[in-house]
Amino acid sequence: MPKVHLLDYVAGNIRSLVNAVEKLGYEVDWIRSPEDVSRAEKLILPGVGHFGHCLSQLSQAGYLPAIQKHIDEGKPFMGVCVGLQALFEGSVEDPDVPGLGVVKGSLGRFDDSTKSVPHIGWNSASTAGQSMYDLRPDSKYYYVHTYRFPYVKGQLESQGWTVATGTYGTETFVGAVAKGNIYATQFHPEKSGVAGLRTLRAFLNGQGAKTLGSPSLPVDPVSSEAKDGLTRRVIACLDVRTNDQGDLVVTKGDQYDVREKNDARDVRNLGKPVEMAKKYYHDGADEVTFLNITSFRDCPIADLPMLEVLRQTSQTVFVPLTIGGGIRDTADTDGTKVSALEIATMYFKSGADKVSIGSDAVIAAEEYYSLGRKLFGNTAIEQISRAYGNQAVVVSVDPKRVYVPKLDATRHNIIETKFPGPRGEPYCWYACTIKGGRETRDMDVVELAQAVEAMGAGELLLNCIDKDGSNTGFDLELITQVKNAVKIPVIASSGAGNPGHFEEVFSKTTTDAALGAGMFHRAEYTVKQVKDYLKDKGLVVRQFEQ
Ligand code: 1PR
Repeated sequence: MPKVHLLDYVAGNIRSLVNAVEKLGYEVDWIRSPEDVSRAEKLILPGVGHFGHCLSQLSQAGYLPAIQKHIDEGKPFMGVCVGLQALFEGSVEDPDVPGLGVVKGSLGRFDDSTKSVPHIGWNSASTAGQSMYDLRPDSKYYYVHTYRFPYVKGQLESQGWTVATGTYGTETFVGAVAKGNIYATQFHPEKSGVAGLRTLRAFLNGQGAKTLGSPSLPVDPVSSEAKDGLTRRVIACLDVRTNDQGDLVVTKGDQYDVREKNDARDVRNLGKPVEMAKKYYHDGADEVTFLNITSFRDCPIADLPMLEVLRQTSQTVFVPLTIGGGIRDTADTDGTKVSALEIATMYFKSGADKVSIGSDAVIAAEEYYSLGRKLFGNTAIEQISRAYGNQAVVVSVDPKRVYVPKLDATRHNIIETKFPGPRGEPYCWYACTIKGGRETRDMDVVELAQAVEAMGAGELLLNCIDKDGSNTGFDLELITQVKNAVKIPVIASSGAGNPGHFEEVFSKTTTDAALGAGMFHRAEYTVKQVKDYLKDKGLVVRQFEQ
């Protein structure tokens, strides 16, 4: 098998990249020291997390001169995500740490005044008709980043770079650059389905570089009215648990009750996790989420089947995978203490791209407020986001409605609702719960969302116990309240029953993504049908490519 060298400078979550490379028929050889770099013919620098962290790690370990030499010798080099950013001179993310300076210019932060940041999801890499590593105009690629190099017409082209761009809100940014032996993508090819594998293949096979012409000015990859290319993200969610027979199954509850309504009260069994994830990938799901819904009972580290589910899924599913359940400081069966960060690391190494934290986030938020909104860096959210980046940490929220008769009936963040309570109460607030809805806490959803955003969560998975499994549509009031309270992206969840519900949540709220479970598991609708429906209604979606 031909080889490609990967530089894993942190214990990173790059399992997906390895899987993608192997899928394309290449063997991964690891770079373990700067001396190893000279052995590499093709070198990939994946980027994990933080610009400053990445560059200082590389610098302290003595990698920077070796990488520079590899590039100067004209050997194939590919940077991914922070691996692209590392090629620039610097980034406002950490102004004191210099980049490689192969590309002139410094990265800035996306403006979050009118849109969610980080920029998470599927967007374009438009080359305005120029050939560039098999990037295609109609394809979408998976991005997740907070910092970007703004595209200014002619600026990089005058340095000899071919540029692909994406547009988020009104900002057009550099999605990929290429020159000679260098190719770098801000998006993750390993998470971009068939389109991503295609461009990665072009790099590995050495075809991409041959197609590059010298960019002649004026080049205009962006038309004057470049439109926001971010698609509406549709996520399939699999609630997983062991049933009474000891099998790991995909289940689905009604308001979190996953047992059949008959006398036997068996755990509802809707299928096998790996097979179902694969099916949803081929149906065009933009992400797949696994929630280990009973991990609060068991020791999560003893829960090896979940790791195996991730390992197997990540070999064939090339879109982002999130895993939730049991991510908290805990003790192993022999009493050894294991931190949430260590558990998250096990999941990342098994192929997860993001971890989702539920109960532990509520407890951490309670502590945050009781300590006067101070952070000490010791919560699971802070530790994991520091090591793997904010985008790798999702907080899963399980709120339920508490109706009140008057605006001043509680200290909590209240909304006036169009759906009054059982006694006609016109107001409600959303109480956070833990342990799969079994325990309700004195914390509202706005308080939780703002606390975890401050701690470094990159995204919220916003469930709703009242709506879960109801097939009656998303709780638009809840989503609107939370969206108004935070800048990070929000995934609307609970209640989806038909494609129209997805269209409704995207058109009536500013949600960043929408998730469905039961309607897909019961085969009432496919993900493809949802996407086709959204497309018919004029919303931008990513179509599955064969
Ligand atoms: O608290 O960090 O161990 O995480 C546990 C995780 O398991 C949390 O994310 C929590 O939401 C989830 N969970 C716990 N118990 C249940 C349950 O159902 N009994 N599932 C549960 C939550 C909600 C959604 C669901 C949507 C869409 N499931 O993920 O998929 O509501 O459903 P629908 O489209 O069919 O309406 P921790």
